[in-house]
Amino acid sequence: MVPKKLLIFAEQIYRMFFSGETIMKTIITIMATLLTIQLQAQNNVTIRYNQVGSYPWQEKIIVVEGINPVGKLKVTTPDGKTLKPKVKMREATSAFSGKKRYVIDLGNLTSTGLYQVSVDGKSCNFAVSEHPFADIAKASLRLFYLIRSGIVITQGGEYNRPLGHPDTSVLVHPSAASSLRPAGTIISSPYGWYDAGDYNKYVVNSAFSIGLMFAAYEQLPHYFAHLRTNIPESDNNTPDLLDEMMFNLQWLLTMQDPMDGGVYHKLTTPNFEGFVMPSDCKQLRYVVTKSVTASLDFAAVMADAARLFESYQKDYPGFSAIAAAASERAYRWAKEHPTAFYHQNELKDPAVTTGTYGDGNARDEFFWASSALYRLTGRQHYLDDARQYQPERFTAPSWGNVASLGSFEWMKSENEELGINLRNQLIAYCDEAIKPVTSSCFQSPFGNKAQDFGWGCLAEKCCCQGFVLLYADKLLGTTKYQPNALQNADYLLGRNATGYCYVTGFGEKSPMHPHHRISASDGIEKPFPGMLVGGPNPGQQDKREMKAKYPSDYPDESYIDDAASYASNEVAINWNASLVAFLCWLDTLH
Ligand code: G3I
Ligand code: 9MR
Repeated sequence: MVPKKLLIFAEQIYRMFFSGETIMKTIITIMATLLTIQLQAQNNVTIRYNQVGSYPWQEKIIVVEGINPVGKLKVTTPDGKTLKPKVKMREATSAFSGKKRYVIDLGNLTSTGLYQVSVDGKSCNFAVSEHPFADIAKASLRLFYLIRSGIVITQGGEYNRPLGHPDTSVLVHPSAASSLRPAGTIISSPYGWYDAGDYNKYVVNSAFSIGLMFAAYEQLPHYFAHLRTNIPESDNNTPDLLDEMMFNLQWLLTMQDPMDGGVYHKLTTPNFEGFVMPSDCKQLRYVVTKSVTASLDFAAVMADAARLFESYQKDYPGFSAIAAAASERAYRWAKEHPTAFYHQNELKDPAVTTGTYGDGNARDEFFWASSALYRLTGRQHYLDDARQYQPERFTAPSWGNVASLGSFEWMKSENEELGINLRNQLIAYCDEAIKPVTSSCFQSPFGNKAQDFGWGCLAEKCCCQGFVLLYADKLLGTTKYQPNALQNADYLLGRNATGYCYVTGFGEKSPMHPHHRISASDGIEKPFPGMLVGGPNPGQQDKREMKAKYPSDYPDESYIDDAASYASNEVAINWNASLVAFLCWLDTLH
């Protein structure tokens, strides 16, 4: 239609004004303009959907934007039949952008396979499978092998790499000096995972990450007994998840000052490295000042590790006793130094500018550590401390607030009063979390208020919330919150405002340029698979340093797939830990 009309129009113009040569140019220009307009109109239609997959039995929701889809929706089944599904639809308006969206329940798509869903010329492939989360859950845990430091990576396939950061000659920073280890002492502190896009190793975040994955492991021991991630330890008698944790625990143990039991806050270069491979890094590395939060997180995770590795003495002889003793010493140090918070600006010779994991409140760390130690030892003074530091309400797990990890320690407890109180808090959190779902733009508990978005939100707010919802169901023996947990997974995997599936290597549109030094410098186009990026962050703390501009300032669209964007597109162990906890649990639902 358009070209014919155009020709007539152009011919008239020609007759009136132009020579033959000019007419051709004019026709082409006008045609191009109209075609662009037409394409743009079509491009405004978007379908947001979970790009990884859904269980046959779960609800199938897509969200359409840019057009009212009534009468325009077509679904083709895996065996090629065209359906005119009886859809339930509602309209929702974004509280952030004012965009109008159509939330469509596709109804009963229960056969497995790939459905094609189309709306007015736009289409997507919607996968239904018996094990939609199997591959992505496994990749989220295997990622920890790929980011191991201080070893040659030999089982990473195309991601194999030579040794980097052996950390066998690490300097004691003046802030960490003690009489046994004066400033400049060289210690060995090898192994552990790289924290994130950077190459440093931080005790607070390491302990939190292991603690969260332990919490998942304790709820799903049968699942993890069979989950193999193709790591060097896969053939031993210990579940791969525990083997992977051990790689980081070994490093954590070296972070305790043998003189007094206090724990160094981090092992770091003075400044962040450039975007080079680990084997090309040459900066000196230091352990810096001991802190109360690092010591308590260390104490908590070592107590848990002592308990959980008790059954795996054959592979790790003596470890449980060592971990238990290390835990109690670190706790004692923290009790003696309750205000030893980490103040990076006080560090000199050299000054240090890397990640802080700073936190001026150690109540939650005291609660987690005393709870874990009471569970391990049954000693009265740990119970007294746990009672003293118990939280007033439940908050989802995050590195800065670990009270939930303490609460998890009490869920099976015989100590009725504390246990019941903490269980009730967790259920109250869940009931609050699911309230916005039915009026939300993406039919999910996560993503409805501006505070849902920020640095690392997809992990701290979306995955952890989903994990807690599943946890609550297990406690209650119900499946009440399960649909809501699955909705957060749908959000994470594509049914969201940007249309990204936020886990690398999965989905049709996923991050290709995470702020991850290895992925950016290994010469391989694809980033490591199975990494969760931080996600939309209206704080945009990196915008002044980036050449590219964030595509939007709306909280849920403040995301850019740019390797320079550390505030929205970095990866981190605590974030992947929440991905493991969440997705592995979802993978058990079949
Ligand atoms: O807690 C407040 C909250 O009360 C407030 O409503 C909200 C509003 O933005 O901010 C919250 O604080 C945020 C905090 O994260 C909460 O986790 C800060 O704004 C935000 O700047 C802070 O970001 C942290 C970031 O380092 C900068 O310090 C991330 O959590 C933390 O994951 C990240 O960690 C870095 C390491 O330092 C270095 N390695 C990479 C790693 C990941 O980016
Ligand atoms: O790469 C760093 C990332 O791991 C941190 O989360 C982030 C915030 O501390 O900082 C990144 O490093 C940037 C630094 O802060 C400022 N200059 C650019 C660095 C990224 O290349």
